Formats: sequence, C-alpha cells, structure tokens
Amino acid sequence: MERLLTGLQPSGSLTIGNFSGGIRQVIDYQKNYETFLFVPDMHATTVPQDPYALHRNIKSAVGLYIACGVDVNLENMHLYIQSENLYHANLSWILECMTPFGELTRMHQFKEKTKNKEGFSAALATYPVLMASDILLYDAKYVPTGIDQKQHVELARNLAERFNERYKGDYFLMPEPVIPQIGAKIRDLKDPSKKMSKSAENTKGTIFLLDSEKDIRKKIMGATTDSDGIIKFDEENKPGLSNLLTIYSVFSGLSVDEIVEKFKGCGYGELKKSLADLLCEKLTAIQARYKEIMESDIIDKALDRGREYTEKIAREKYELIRKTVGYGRI
Ligand code: AQP
Repeated sequence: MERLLTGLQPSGSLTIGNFSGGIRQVIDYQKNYETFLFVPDMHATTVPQDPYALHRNIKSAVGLYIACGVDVNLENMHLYIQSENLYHANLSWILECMTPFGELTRMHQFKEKTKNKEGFSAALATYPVLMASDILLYDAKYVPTGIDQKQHVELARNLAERFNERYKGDYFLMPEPVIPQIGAKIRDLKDPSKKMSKSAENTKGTIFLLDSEKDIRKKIMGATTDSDGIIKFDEENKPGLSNLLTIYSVFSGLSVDEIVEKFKGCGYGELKKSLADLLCEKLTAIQARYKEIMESDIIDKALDRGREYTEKIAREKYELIRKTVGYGRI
C-alpha cells in the first residue's frame, strides 16, 4: 500500500477549513492507503501556547479526527503525536542544515504569519523544514492538504531531491501534495480576502467544528457577501458568496453548479439559512460522536498503537540518514 500522511496543528480548536483541506481527504482515502495521521504539536509552539490549552487541543484534535470519520479500526490507520517521536526534530535539524534561509523567508505562510509582527520566533521560518521531516521520515507519497500548505510540500520535494543528489542515493521518496478540487481554501466569513484560520483574532469569521448551533447560525447569517443579489460562483468578484457556495458543496456533497441551480432566483438570506441548517445538522452529529469519544479510551489506545508503529519506521529512516551525513562514529 502506498503511504499517505497529513497532520493538523493543535494551535486552537479545529475549523471547517481544517476539515475541508485536511480531515475530509483522509476520510476519502483512508481505505486505499496506509495512512499516517498525526498531531503536529511541535508546530503549534511556533507561537506562544498555554501548556494546558495545548494538551487539551491535542486530545480534542484526535477526538475530532475520529468523530469526523477517521476509522481507527483500520489496520492501515496510524494516529500519533509528533512530539512523542524524537526523530522528527532530529531529522529536521539535518534538513535545516541543507536549507538556505532565504528559501524559508520567501514562503507565503512566513510572510503572512509575520506581517506587521515583531519579535516572532525563528521557528516561524524553519517550521516548514520540520514539516518536510514529518513527511520524509515515512516515505509518504501523498500529502493531502489545503492550498496554503502546498508550498511546504514543495519544499519537502526540494529537500528530498537535494539530499538524494548530494549523497547519491534514493534516501527519500518524493512526496506529492493532494489538493481537493473544491474547498482547498475556505475563506474567512468576515474578510474573504483571508483564509479561515483557527487562530484568527476575530472569531466571527471562523466556524469551529465544536461551535454551538447558535454561533454557527449567527456566523453564517453575518457572513460578508456583496450587494448585487445574484447567486453565482465568481471567486474574483464575489469572494464571500463563492465561499458560502464552496462550504455548501463540501458539506452537502453537491457540486457548486447544482447548488447554484437549487438557489436560482433566491436571495442570499435563503442560501445562508439553508447553509446554516446544513452545517448545524452535520456539526451537531460530529459533536455527539466527539463527546462519546472523549469520554472513552479510544483516543489513548489509538495513539499508543500509532506511536509504537511509527517510531520504529522513523528510527530506521533516521539512523540511515544520520550515518549517511557522517554523524557519530564509524
Ligand atoms: N481555510 C482553510 N481551507 C482549507 N484548508 C485549510 N487548512 C487550514 N486552513 C484551511 C488545511 O488544514 C490542514 C491543517 O492545517 P494546520 O492546522 O496544520 O495549519 P494551518 O494551515 O496554519 O491552519 P490554520 O487553521 O490556519 O491554523 P493557524 O491559525 O494556527 O495557523 C492543512 O492541510 C491545511 O492546508
């Protein structure tokens, strides 16, 4: 079985954007690939985190993966926490030594996350290398992701190629990003020029998977649209409305064309109300499963099994790479 790998950082509570770009794809592909689904908790500390909240968000993220439909009973499903495996950071160091600093500071996410900020951590520049390490340690062929992380998977490809060329061997497999056709960038509901983010300062534009029905309705009904009143998918001129149509498609399984047809001649209010109903139905079902999962031992069992399995693979790869670069004794 070819390998597929992805992770969602526990830097806050997961959003419908994280569902759309990350979790949804794992659910679609989980039966066909050996799946490595991890919690990249080390990525979350690129910005300051409250330790208790971080612990809580890690467990919550795993609970949500499972509640959304990740099947921990599949033998080929491996769930684990990044920081419980020391080889991620060790390989990252080796790769960092092969990465020009300028390559990191030119990245879109670095520019976005440091805009108008001072005193940010060096890790905001280097975390894409840790992400490359997360991927390359396991010879993952496919990396499902939203559009924002595509450039980071490209860095992982560059590093794999650079290492293989420098040390003349097939040490790392070239990973490929897997971007969904629809929903690769869910936008902020209040400011559709931005992507929806779990750590956005204004939470009115973000729908969290654990939001209450009241909040979901309020956020959808208050979403920024435009004033021409015509329901049409046009990301350039109608980014707010197109975003709502995209979210509708992700959660209903209907194509955007089918949704436009369904709401032909209706006002934006009608579309918004129907979308709010749909999200409330889907998210309350996820929340009910989540509650049961959080009260059971499913999470710990899955994480223990995943840690044991993935640590062995990571250790073998790291030992090979460590010797190849000349670390330690002959
Ligand atoms: N708005 C989005 N639309 C589609 N996909 C998205 N992803 C994130 N936001 C959207 C995808 O979710 C997966 C996990 O991302 P992450 O949590 O590891 O990091 P992120 O991309 O930085 O997500 P956030 O929500 O924006 O987190 P913060 O606010 O902490 O930076 C990835 O596949 C990502 O593409």
